[in-house]
Amino acid sequence: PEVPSAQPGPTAPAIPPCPDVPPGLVGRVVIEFTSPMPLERVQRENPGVLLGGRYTPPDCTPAQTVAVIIPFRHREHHLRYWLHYLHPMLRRQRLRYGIYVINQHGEETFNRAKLLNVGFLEALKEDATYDCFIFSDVDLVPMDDRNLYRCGDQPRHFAIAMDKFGFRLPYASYFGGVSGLSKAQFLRINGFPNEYWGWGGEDDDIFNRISLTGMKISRPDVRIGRYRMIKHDRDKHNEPNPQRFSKIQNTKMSMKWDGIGSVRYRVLEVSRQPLFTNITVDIGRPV
Ligand code: UD2
Ligand code: MN
Repeated sequence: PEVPSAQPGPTAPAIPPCPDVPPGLVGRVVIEFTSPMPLERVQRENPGVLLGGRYTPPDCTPAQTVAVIIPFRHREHHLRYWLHYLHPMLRRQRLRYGIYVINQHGEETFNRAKLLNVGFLEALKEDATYDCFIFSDVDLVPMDDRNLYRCGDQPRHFAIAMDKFGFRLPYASYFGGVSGLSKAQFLRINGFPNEYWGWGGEDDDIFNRISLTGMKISRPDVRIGRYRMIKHDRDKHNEPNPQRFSKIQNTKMSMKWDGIGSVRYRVLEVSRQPLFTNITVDIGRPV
């Protein structure tokens, strides 16, 4: 018998899926932070980016929708460099993405991991189709566009070879800087800890959560996962957390009750800027 051939119906997508390896990547990119970067210039050079820092490739349909989450306070100068280098790179990578700057309100002790939890929830409120979350420090710029900002079948660590660590992984379980988890992977580890106030330890806790749930970290080739970090002093109100060594011994217990399921915060402002969405949030203070 004659088998009817599959005809594309009127609802069939007009544009093809994006290829696994995006065409037009350039590989190594020169990254430098010498002269200040005016936002007007970044805007002018990225006309395809829509309000709130949203982008969809015009020529193919990506498999994922990526929310990039940046923990933030008083680093405007770094953010301008980040936007300048990352928007063109993410575009070349043919990603459908949005940029979310999670700005900690007030001058209480900084809490990077809690801000990242807020970013996960707030990005999903903006667009429920986000299925991949990239968590990036504001001062880290990839030196190679083959380091693709997308999620895979295991949590991904992107920033593996930083200039400040001599372009090597500082230790085997290092998970700081830039990482990526699918929505399902993030929920499986109950998100990130909310109780690391001040500098350090939260990235090791996240590493523990991933190993304790039986997942394995995936990393790019060391020649590709290269980064420059904008040189900076330790910020005010982000002093090293003296509790960090004892807390990372306890992840197995603490991850049950401390995570995305228990995060409490108050959104003060959502503002859609031309190159990013700024979410200012009151996350409280250490108790
Ligand atoms: C390392 C890790 C970082 C994190 C941190 C410990 C690297 C490259 N990164 O960063 O992922 O684990 O140690 O907490 O090793 N921030 C602000 N305003 C502040 C303070 C922090 O915006 O006042 C944000 C900003 O995005 C910054 C990030 O938090 O990049 C990490 O803070 P950092 O850059 O001071 O810490 P660093 O470089 O030692
Ligand atoms: Mn830094």
